[in-house]
Amino acid sequence: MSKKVYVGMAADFIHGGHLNIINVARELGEVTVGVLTDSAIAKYRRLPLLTYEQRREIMLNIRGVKEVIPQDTVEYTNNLESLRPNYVIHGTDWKTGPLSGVRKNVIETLKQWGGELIEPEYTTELSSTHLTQTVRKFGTTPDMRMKSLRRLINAKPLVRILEVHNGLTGLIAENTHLEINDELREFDGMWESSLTDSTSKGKPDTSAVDISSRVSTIDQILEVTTKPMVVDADNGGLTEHFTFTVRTLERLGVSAVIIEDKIGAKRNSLFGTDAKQKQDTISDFSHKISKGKQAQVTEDFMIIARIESLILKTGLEDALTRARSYIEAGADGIMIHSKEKTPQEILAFCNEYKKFDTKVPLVVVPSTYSTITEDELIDAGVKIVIYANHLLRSAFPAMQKTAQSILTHKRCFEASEACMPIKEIITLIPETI
Ligand code: SPV
Ligand code: MG
Repeated sequence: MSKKVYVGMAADFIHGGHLNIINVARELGEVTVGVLTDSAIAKYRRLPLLTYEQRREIMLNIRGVKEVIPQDTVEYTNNLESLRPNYVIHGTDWKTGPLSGVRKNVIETLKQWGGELIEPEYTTELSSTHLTQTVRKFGTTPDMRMKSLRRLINAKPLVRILEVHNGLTGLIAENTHLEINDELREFDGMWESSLTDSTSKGKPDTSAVDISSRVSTIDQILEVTTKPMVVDADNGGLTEHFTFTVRTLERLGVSAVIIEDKIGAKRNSLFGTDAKQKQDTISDFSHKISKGKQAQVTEDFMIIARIESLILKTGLEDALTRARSYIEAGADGIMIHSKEKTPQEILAFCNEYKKFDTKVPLVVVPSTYSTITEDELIDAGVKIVIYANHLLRSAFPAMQKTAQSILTHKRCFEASEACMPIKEIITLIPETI
């Protein structure tokens, strides 16, 4: 009987190194490839460019591959224990670095039935990481970008989104990352906030900045980024106009629009009941959602309904009734908002929401109850967290301080100390794509 051979890989880019591994593997027996799923990969780095299905299809068509199965975790243990292969093949590259622990566990697991790990020399002249980085420089397509939010929602316990209001803040959301204990930590997407878009234009957050102006900012951000964008479309305007907005955003490659259930002159939610604001009726807002859903062309675009009941103090029950109705109308997500200093009312909503038979991803914006941690949000069942205004709120005081310093000292020497060096600003944006 022929021997069983197992190879685990992400398979986003297939190059000579991978083919070498497969060639070694097929000399030894029947090859099963475990293709890492999006969620397995999302635990330690960015989502691959190709979906699991696309990567699976490629591996199935490579000579010598008998079967392709999903590998749901970075660890091989589950797949190995169910397959009990005679051999596992992997390049030497994982002897050190983030995967060295996984390697140790593979060796231990194989010992149970006398299996063996074989490690052909890793071909280093072409690394998948380098190829991925090179391809990302070409940017993305509207279609790929739009789909990526749903992929992230499926792959990650919590999708982390940062406010952006121009190309530069888009680049911050795109590029800021930390590597902590082998985990790549970064923002998954961008929030094009009405508050910060308006404020950065010197206008109030009252829908005074019209949709054409918003779209021009959105386009500016999309031009220099690849991550998914969620757009804050206030209350969506008239239903007749909202349907056009849906099409516009969808065409640009925006992944989701969030609309709030308020009518009339719009005021920022963080005013709460201090400003005169009126909530829409459940039936009219549900109607707006379903018209929006009918207007979209793709399957991927998401319309997320934002519930203002806690902001306007109409109560938890009202919020829950609205959530049920909006989901029935076709909402792809529910955003529940609060301006309390503690997360109590949000957590109370989340607890009740967990009991719903039909659920869609839950979105929160912890601007005021900001002590809540991402782990606590995951436990509460939240799927998307939006840090809604922090780049602008941190930039404004810094800029104001600089302006005051120049006035105080009648020169810019003192102000320069808090500024980035000139050498850095002139090279911050690369001159070529
Ligand atoms: C925004 O960022 O514009 C929002 C969130 O709508 S909030 O400001 O909290 O209303
Ligand atoms: Mg807003």
